[in-house]
This record gives sequence, structure tokens and C-alpha cells, in this order.
Amino acid sequence: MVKTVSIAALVCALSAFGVSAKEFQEHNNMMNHGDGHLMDMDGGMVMGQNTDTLPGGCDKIVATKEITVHAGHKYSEKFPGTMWAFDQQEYQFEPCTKLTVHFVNDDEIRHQWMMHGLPKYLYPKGMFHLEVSGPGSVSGTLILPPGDKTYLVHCDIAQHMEKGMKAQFKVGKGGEDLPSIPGLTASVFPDDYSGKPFSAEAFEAQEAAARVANAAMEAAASKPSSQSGDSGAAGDDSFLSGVGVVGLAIGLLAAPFLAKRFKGMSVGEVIATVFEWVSQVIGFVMNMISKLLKKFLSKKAIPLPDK
Ligand SMILES: [Cu+2]
Repeated sequence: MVKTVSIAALVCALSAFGVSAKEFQEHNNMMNHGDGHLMDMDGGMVMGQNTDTLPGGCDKIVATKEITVHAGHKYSEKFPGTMWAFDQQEYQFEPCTKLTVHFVNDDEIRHQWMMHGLPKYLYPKGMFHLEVSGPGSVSGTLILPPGDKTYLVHCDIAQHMEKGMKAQFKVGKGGEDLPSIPGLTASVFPDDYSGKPFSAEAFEAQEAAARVANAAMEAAASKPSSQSGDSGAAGDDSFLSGVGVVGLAIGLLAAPFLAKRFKGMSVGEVIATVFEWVSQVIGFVMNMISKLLKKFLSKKAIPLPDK
């Protein structure tokens, strides 16, 4: 009997130890795996660190800055319907700034501060990534690219971004605002607090509009190839077509700008950058088309109330 009781006491003591709060841990002694990838066996990780390579188009590091970013459940409390958040929802720094981010996880679970859309020739998969499992901190450094652009920052753990852990990072003047940033921009899928019962007709109308928009986007995507086929058949006899002359003129005018932009890059990096631009232009055009269609075909998203 005494033995049973003592075993029970031991189990209780061990389980109490197991669920007690983990101690805050500074992950400052990580293993360097090269290519800006550092990690330890305790859940600290940095990926895409770049402390010394200037992005193409930057002549020098214009400023050296540091920020401390917190992640945790408690920061979501002021945003209805969310569960996780960073302590800040927007950051802004000058292009070509060398920035050190100190990432602090205030929760008992795993969080990330992941920045997307960076130039892929310098940042693997276009990402700069900080991660801490449980309470602790990790620090990483990157050099911001040139140009005005708004980058997505989020935590990629399942449902953490969807439930609020999302922010936008403006370089220079920034670009277009991102949707669904808590307290900052309207949701793509606004919560419905109207209390109206579900309407199958309204839902079907919405779906039909989305199908029309998709079909139009696909048609637009396949158009350039059929067009070039037509013009090829019609304009084979003249070597320098009108389009060709215009293209040549634009190329000559843009040459000095491109030379500066590509200074110091290898051929591979130049090609990667050009492809990135082309895909951005295509993405922009698609975005415009879908926005126009949305404007005419579907109901407007509910804007955020004024603060
Ligand atoms: Cu998270």
C-alpha cells in the first residue's frame, strides 16, 4: 500500500514537472549550416540570413538597424476573431538597410517570423525565416533589397496566419497593402456577424461569379500565345516589325538603368531577376483583371470599422 501511494506521488510530481512553464531560452549558440542557415536542437532556427552580400541595385548599406519583434497569444486579444499575433502589424525601413531582427516567442508553443518575396538569387526561396519553439528568442540579420515593396511576414504553423499572426513589411514607400492584416486592412473573407441564415441562392451566385472570373483569367492567360501566332503569320515578311522597333527603343533607353541594377550579379542572377520581373508583371496583370471582374460581379468586402 505504501509502495502504491509513493509511486502515485512520484507520478504526480513528474507530471507536474512536465506541465510547468518552460524557462525562457536565448538561442544564441546555434550551429551554422552555411547559406545563412543556423539552428540548434532546442527549437531555435534562422534561415536566409545575409549579413554581408549587397542585393543587386544597392550601392552600399544605407543604414544599420535593429528591431525586437514579439509573437504570442496575448497580442491577439485586441483583435476580435484572432488567436495569435505579433506585437506589431507593420514595419517600415529604407531600401538597402541592414536589419537585425530579434524575435521573441512569448508562448509555450512554436512560432515563426517569416518574410516572403525577397530576391531569390540572394535569399533561398525568397525567404528570411526566424523560428523559436517555446519561450525564447533568436536573432537574425538580412539586407533589404532596393525598391518600394510591401512584403508578407507571417507564422507558417498551420492556422497561425489565418488566426492573426500576419504583418506587412514595407521597404521604402512600400507597395499595395496586404489583405487581412489584423487592425490594419480588411479581410479577404470577412466574418459574418449579420445573423442572417445561410442562403443557397446567394452562395450559388457568388460561386458563379467566381467561375466567370476564373474563366476570364484563363482566357487572358492563353491569349498572348494565340496572338503571337497570328502576328507571326501576318508579319513574317518584314524583319523589323513595328513592335520590334518599339521594343528595341525601350531596350536602348532602359540599358543604363539595367546596367546599374545588374552590377556585380552573375549571369544566373541576372536571368533569375529578369524572370522574377516577368512573373511580377504577369501577376500584376492577372490581379488587375480579377479585381475588375470582382468589382463588377461580386458584393464588396465589408470594410473595417473606423478606430
Ligand atoms: Cu505561430
